[in-house]
Amino acid sequence: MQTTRTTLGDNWRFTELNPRGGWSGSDLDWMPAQVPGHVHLDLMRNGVIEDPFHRMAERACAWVDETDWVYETTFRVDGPPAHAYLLFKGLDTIAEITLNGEELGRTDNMFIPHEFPVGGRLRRGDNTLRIIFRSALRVGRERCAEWMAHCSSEDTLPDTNWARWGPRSFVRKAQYMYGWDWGPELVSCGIWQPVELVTVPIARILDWRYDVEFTDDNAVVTITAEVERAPGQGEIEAYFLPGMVFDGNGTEDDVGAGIGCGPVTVPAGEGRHVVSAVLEIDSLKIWNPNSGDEESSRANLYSLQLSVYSSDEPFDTSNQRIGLRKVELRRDPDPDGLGQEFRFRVNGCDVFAKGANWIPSHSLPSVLASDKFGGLTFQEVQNRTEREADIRVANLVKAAADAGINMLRVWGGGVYESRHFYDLCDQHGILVWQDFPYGCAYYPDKAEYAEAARIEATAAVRRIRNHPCLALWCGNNENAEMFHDQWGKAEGVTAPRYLGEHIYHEILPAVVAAEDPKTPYWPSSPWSGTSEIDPQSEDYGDRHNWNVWHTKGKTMEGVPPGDWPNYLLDRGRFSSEFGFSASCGLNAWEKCTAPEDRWPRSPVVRWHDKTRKGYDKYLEYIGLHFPEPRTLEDLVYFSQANQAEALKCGIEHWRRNKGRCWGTLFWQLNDCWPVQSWSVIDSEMDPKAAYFACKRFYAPLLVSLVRNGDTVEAHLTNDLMDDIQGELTITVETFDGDLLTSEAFDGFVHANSAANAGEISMASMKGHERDVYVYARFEPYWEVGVKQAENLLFLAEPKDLRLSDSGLTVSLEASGRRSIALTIAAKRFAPYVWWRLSGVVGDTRADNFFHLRAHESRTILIDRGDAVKTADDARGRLSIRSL
Ligand code: BMA
Repeated sequence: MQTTRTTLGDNWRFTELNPRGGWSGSDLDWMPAQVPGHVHLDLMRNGVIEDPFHRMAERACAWVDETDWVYETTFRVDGPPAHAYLLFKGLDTIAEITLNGEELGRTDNMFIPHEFPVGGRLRRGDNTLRIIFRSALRVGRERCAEWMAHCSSEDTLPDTNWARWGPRSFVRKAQYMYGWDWGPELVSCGIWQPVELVTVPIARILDWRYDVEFTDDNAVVTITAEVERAPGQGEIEAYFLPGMVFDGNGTEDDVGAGIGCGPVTVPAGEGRHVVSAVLEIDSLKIWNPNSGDEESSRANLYSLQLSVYSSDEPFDTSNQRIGLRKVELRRDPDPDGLGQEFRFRVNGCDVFAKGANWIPSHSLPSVLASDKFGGLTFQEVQNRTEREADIRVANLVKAAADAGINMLRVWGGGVYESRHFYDLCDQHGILVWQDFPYGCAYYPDKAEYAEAARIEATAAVRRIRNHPCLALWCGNNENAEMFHDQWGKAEGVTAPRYLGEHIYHEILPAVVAAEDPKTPYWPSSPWSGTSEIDPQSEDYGDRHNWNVWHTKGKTMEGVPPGDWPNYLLDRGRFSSEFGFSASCGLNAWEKCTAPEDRWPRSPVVRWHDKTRKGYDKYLEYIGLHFPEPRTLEDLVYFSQANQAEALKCGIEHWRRNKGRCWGTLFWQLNDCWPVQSWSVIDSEMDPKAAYFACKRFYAPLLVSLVRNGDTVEAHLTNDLMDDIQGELTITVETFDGDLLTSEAFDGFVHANSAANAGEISMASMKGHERDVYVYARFEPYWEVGVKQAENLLFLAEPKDLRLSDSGLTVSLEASGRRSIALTIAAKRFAPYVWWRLSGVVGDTRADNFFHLRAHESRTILIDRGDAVKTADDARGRLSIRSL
């Protein structure tokens, strides 16, 4: 008599609705469909459209978004259950559902599940389920026009401005699918998450939450679950059983014995009941964020089983993991009276957020919902090798953790991510800043729109709140700033009020307070804390720095607007967005171009740049620091090196200002298709130069160099919880390896802070800037978990360095079953060494784009994948270059 959940899987079909202006069921020309899926994917599989990622094929499939589509399946039921539901975990978006020809319901929100009781409606034998999807683009346009025709002038924009007030504002659907400055316009529709037939003969667990209270060494965990009972059953009990504890490395420890609790009696009577129980956990293992040190990952998780029983029979069971931690967002007044702090404190420790922004990693997010890992338990995930290239989300989160990232911001133009994503963040100790999915637009916020926002937020918060990684709920992306700065004013569009404000300032905080009071809420990003102060304030709240790249605001003397050294002017307290665009890697280009497209200014290469910046400007930015890209490979190499320098410049600057600044979330970690964008990992999962730079600039102990007039200063930034003292040496060296100057310092930096630790005069280097670099190295005197830190600074632009042939030599050997050991040695200085093994895709572990000083060598272990067979084979595939 168990609750069952059966996925309606195999025999879906689909077709265009009403292709000739009329429709009778028999006219339909069905094609096979896959569920979960999006209509674009089904059309591609059936040969109706070309891959929209390929060349400029995106253009040719615009008609798909103007069309209505219908999906249908037939499923058998042997004995129709009395108490049953059809659960649609995700429908994208405007759908009409019929079961056996009768209307079952309508849906209008992609982000949340929809469930309909079907008890009396199922037939013995075959049942037909049909879902019609209306064009979200057309319906959005109609709703917008309708709104504008009937609402007061206070509640609308004077004129429809497609970008900020148009179809997407009126449909609760992932906003990036309407096209973004890194993504194609593929509005699409479809059954993007599974459909389940749920039968509940006796009882099921609907929802649950836990609240933790810490005492000295213990934690008291209160678990509250919502249980639904079918009519007419006897006594039922609920159990809550903690089992194993896992640390972030997957090591297990059995703590279950003796601390289970239950049974708790579920009150009698049909319908929903809330039950709760208290667990006491001693010898606590706290969940802590990623410290960047693989050996000491401390993201401890407890497994927890929730069951409903009667006698010995479980009717329903839910396996979860919980983590015990406390997250605060501190906004104490600045001790110097300069505004307010903005810092995350986890388990009583201030954490500098070293992070990135996360976008959905595919333009059609059903691809990710059906990801192979989707249905696996934590244990199964742990036991799998994570080498399968198609496990995109798992690889991305792991790559983020490997790069020292401890926070990801799930950006508001995307989706609430999958359970799989949050499970991975729990496991790897990555804090999640979660935007509600509203971005860069005004939104209707009255009547039915306000109520829909409340329903959506309640469902989303309930789904995500139990993940220990969750650190912040944020109302939207850039909407407050948009209103404050009146974006669009130049085109004559001004907004009478902050449309959407009611949602971000009343509805969403009320939902978070009721459903997830342990997690802080922040109404927008960027936001200052009050509407009196500019959301982009440097003294209050978080801030997006788009002065760099988008050419806004002030510039440093001698630095062109938009260029990355301007980061050094930013005094912000928490940089939640900033970034610099670069080309994707060659594997991505090979996928999305034809051979004749493969040059930097070809129409197809330009099509795969959506930044709307002007392509000349983009190339100009590269040209400020690096030589002009003449080939596609040049474009990849120089734009990526430039992006790596940009992020390094900004992030090292903010980390030097630790204490005032408490976080950097660069824009953006990942891509959703092959494109030139701000990402550091492209759609083929190939890391860009900036990804490897990230491993260096996000190291827990950083030495960084900055020019200040005639001196170069060396700063230490320490994210470890111990004071550190050690030897700091700063040298000036020629490209041949001659030492021109060397100075040693007794460097010291307090735990969890930053300090200026030494400086060296550059006065004698005047006129030699193009022939030398400054190198710093710091070695702690005692064991702190990090052996050393080093860094390097050029005194001239890379393109102007007077380099001679670096005399690189390479050797390749097989190493173990799966790896190739590549050793690269330099006779003279080799900046930005870039190796490539054709056929190897997405190896984020094998270091790349590094500098080799004269007489230095480095050995890199490369996962050879399936393409490369032997070391000899690898030799033929290797290419290598430096500046
Ligand atoms: C901000 C983000 C995104 C955008 C990025 C780059 O506006 O929130 O909307 O992709 O900058 O322009």
